Amino acid sequence: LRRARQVDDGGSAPAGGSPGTETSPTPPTTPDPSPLGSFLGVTASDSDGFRLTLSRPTVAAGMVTIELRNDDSGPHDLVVRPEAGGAEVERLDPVAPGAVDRKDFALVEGRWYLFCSLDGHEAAGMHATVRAE
Ligand SMILES: [Cu+2]
Repeated sequence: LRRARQVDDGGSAPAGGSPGTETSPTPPTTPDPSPLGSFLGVTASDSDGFRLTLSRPTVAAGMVTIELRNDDSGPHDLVVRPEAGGAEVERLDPVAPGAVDRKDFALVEGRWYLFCSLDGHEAAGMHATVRAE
């Protein structure tokens, strides 16, 4: 009996403390798996001529979610193609004033040219370039 009690006491002492909670500190914030980001915000506006303003100059190559936010009073669309030329990758259909639309684009490493394909808009300044790396 005595032995059994001693064994029990010995076993319950460490368990009776604060198990786990004090020995495991708050885990550090999970690092961003893609520091370059796989989200690109594009804002179409007419603040000083037609413009496309990007949320970042560089994205991680691969699937990139591109969001077009239309801050202008007229519709705008978005076409994405390699800067060096070539067929468009994909496009976002025209977005109404004040509206937002988004789509996933497959961007391999390199520079990508984004522009609005509505008549005269690209020539008026509605274009931008983003690098995927
Ligand atoms: Cu436009």
